[in-house]
Amino acid sequence: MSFHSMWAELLPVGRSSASGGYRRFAWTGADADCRAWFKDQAESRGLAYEVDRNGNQWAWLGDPAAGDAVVTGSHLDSVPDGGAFDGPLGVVSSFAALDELRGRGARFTRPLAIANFGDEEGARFGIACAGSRLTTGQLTAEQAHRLTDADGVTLPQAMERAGYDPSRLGPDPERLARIGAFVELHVEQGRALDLSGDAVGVASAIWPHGRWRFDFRGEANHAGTTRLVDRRDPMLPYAEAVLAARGEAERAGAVATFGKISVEPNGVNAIPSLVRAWLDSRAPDEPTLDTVVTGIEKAARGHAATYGVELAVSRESFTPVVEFEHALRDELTRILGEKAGRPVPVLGTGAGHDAGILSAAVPTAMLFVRNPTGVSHSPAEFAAEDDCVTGVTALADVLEGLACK
Ligand code: HGY
Ligand code: MN
Ligand code: MN
Repeated sequence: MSFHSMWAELLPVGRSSASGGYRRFAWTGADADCRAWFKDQAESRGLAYEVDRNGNQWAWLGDPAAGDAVVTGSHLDSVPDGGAFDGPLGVVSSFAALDELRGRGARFTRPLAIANFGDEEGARFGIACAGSRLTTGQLTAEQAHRLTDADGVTLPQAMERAGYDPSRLGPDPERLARIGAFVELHVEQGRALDLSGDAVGVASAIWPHGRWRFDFRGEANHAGTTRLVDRRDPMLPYAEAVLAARGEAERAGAVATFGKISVEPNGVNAIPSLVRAWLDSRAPDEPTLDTVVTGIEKAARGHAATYGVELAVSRESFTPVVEFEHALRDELTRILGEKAGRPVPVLGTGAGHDAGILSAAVPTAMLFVRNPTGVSHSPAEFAAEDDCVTGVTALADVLEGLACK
């Protein structure tokens, strides 16, 4: 099955007809359809299909027990109203690259696996890369069991409803010990390749980044009869915090985003009792990130005090800076540079990935495919088909260089 036909088959799964964006959240029906698609692709190629204790899907060529496997793949879940490429491009390209290698008559001297890591975006339960974090022990089973979605459904309940046994959740050192290298192909979530005129690039590093929850607790009251001076309106310090986040990020050369908010009771004519807001912040290094978030929290506390509002801040997830393993990064740039007859760009990113999480346990690397607008986490996310096909060939070249002698 060609890249194009796999892509066309997956495209409608979990897509909103209204916005054209995707809602492929962990352990939902759309996720189940994506997982069924993955299983079908694996079995139609005669690959050994399995699901690990954390719900990640694997398709093996060769005996995993031989060890030193080369693994590729990505994720199939999305952010709310996300784009078609973030995640799926890596998974579809992995199957297409294997097809290309088989077409070349490549002889594999190491086991090869294609993986779909579950719940990379954390859109439903709030923790990004949950599947790979559980596998590497960066998220414990106890922590995972406490996660709930906006409707109060716990992660274990959601997994059980989807037919998975949550009692098995936990670190998987045996599986990780069998992996010699993990290479993830991903659509670039930026414009570096568009600006350099390259279809494919190699990742150097991932910025440190995290998620913090700000709970502004005030006093519910009538929007029409409560004098301004008598109000303890949590929306006001929240608004000031959003502006402070922008200022702190600008000063530090970082990014900070309040992208998600929940308001109680959320009535047009009611002063809120609670405004819960989530901050996503990322910076070139950890001291800078710490400065930015500390500055935002300090400003938020000052404004909360001004309006008689209580503020509680909790860090919900954090990923330290990831420097991809230099030897593997350099091997990819050598392989691709030789094929292209010119140096291939090496670029950093502010986006988190399973490759970043797995780098704590195995050598990992990433390939990026050009995104002409740089837009991501949006229905407008796009990559040209010929760039995607160039990415498949680049991934095939890398996998051949690593797994076939
Ligand atoms: O948030 C991220 O950077 C990734 O898309 N999970
Ligand atoms: Mn993403
Ligand atoms: Mn992604």
